[in-house]
Amino acid sequence: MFKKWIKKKVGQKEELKRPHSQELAKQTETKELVDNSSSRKSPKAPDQSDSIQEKGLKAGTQRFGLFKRLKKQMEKTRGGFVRQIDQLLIGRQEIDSELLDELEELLIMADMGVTTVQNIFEKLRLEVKKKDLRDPLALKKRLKEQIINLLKVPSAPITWTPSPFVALVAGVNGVGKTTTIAKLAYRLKQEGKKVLLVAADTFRAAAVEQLETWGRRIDVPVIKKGGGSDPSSVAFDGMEAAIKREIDIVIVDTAGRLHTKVNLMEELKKIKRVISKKVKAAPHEVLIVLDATTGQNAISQAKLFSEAVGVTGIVLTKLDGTAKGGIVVSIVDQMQVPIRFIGIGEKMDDLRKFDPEEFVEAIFAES
Ligand SMILES: Nc1nc2c(ncn2[C@@H]2O[C@H](COP(=O)(O)OP(=O)(O)OP(=O)(O)O)[C@@H](O)[C@H]2O)c(=O)[nH]1
Ligand SMILES: [Mg+2]
Repeated sequence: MFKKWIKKKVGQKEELKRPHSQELAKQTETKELVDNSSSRKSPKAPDQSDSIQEKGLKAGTQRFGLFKRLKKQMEKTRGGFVRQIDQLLIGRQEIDSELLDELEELLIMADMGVTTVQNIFEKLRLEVKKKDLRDPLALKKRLKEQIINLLKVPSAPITWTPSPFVALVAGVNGVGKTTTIAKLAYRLKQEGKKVLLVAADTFRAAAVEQLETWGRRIDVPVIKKGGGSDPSSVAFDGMEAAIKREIDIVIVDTAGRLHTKVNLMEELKKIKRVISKKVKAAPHEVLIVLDATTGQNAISQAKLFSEAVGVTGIVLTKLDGTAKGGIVVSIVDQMQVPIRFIGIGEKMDDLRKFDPEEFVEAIFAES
């Protein structure tokens, strides 16, 4: 009898606890979804993962791993012009004008842009003349510093608030818009955000399917309409759904080209107008995606989009596929718009927040 009573009481307690634990399970669902590999392989006792020291160590190891991958993926650029810089500098005792000319040429060849490189070297030559710069190693260090400074465009960081925060993603066809959106959504979801994708690229049915497939894979909902529908009306539906579902972040995918009679820029302007009517101050971020392998052409694209819809950030993709990673410097210097993210491969983790120091360290790394 006593045993039965105890069992009943404990049962009631468990019952009372359940809604809370279900809530917790819901809250941690996102984390588990993306973080399942490590947690499932080696389940840990809760007290083991609590130590600050261990957390710090873990974060350090993770950062190191990410940096290693960045270095590896930037190998073409590193093996390209950066190695040539080293070859030029090796064994030199002093800096002469011939060395400076050769270096200047190398950087221009790496797509850093003629005006950008000339500006950098104007300063370097002055410093050499004033004897502030004496040896080739110091010259390399100074060059790195100059590049980092150029890459640090004064700009407000993306806050991803207020909700719903709307990011409109544009760019010509094939640059990597849809895959970038998937990587970004994956990233934001990992951070615990409620994300919604909008398939406003209605130019071809496959585009909608591609976004839907990604949505399923990363477990993020996608708003779509039948192929050939008006992109602005899909954007409208997307905003309505975002408000109704209390979404944190909405990312709108757009077409890279349209039927010849329809002007891409006009269409984008219309999408932007529709978004702003539905959500105050939106789109909060207009991201233009540029393909690093297209070189200087990427800059003309950026200018066109910027004139039409006012770009607030750049995503530079396929940096792993070019030896001319110098394009990063050229784009930032000419556009004065920050690079928000870089694409360094096809894996989900290959979309990185752009950090000028880390990037320059990675491409100038010795091995
Ligand atoms: N190596 C590499 N490939 C990338 C990267 N980003 C995107 N890609 C590839 O580029 C190709 C085109 O990507 P999409 O995302 O379909 O490009 P899109 O801009 O949406 O193209 P449209 O919808 O036709 O306008 C795909 O094969 C991607 O896997 C990157 O950072 N590195
Ligand atoms: Mg696409």
